[in-house]
Amino acid sequence: MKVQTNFQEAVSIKDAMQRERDRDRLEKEHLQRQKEALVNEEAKLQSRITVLEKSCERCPVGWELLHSCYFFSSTETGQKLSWHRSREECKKTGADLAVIDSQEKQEFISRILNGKRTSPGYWFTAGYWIGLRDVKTEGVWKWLNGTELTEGFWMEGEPNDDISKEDCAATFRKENPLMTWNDAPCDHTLKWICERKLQP
Ligand code: MAN
Ligand code: CA
Repeated sequence: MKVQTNFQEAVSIKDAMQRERDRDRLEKEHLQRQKEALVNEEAKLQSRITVLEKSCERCPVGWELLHSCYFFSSTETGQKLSWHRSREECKKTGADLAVIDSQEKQEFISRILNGKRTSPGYWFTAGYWIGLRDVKTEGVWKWLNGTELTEGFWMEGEPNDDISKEDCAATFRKENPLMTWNDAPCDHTLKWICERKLQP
């Protein structure tokens, strides 16, 4: 009889231990998954920190980083200036009007403009001056750094040198990020985009 009882006791202890082990196993799997998720999260946050540190260190507050620092003149004040006056504003901050000489830069700038509100009024009053002109020779567009334009991101039908008076280029908020430029008279007043080189 004693032996029987001992045996049953042993069996139920074993069952209890078995259940405990199953619970532990589940708990362990759960913790394992949690750990993986946290490790993942940590990696994401770390890379975010790296990006933020880079941009804080290297661009002034309110400027956007893509190889250089870019500044978009204020939509709040709505201040608009001629191409030359806009350029002067950029120069005051050690910058110049933006040179958008790659698809990467064009897409970057379009993305930022698309995040801004559309201003009221005629579309051609809502642009941002960039560092591109064809003043010396009509039809030969040059960036402020002296290089000739190779890849242009003009709107349909532009540049059209309307009434033979349009020698300065501006970019606009448009749906197609690769067709956003218009040539306009340099004394039109628009907003502007400055670009400042990174300190090496
Ligand atoms: C029209 C078009 C444009 C031109 C502007 C100038 O919208 O001809 O190409 O730049 O007028 O105001
Ligand atoms: Ca035009």
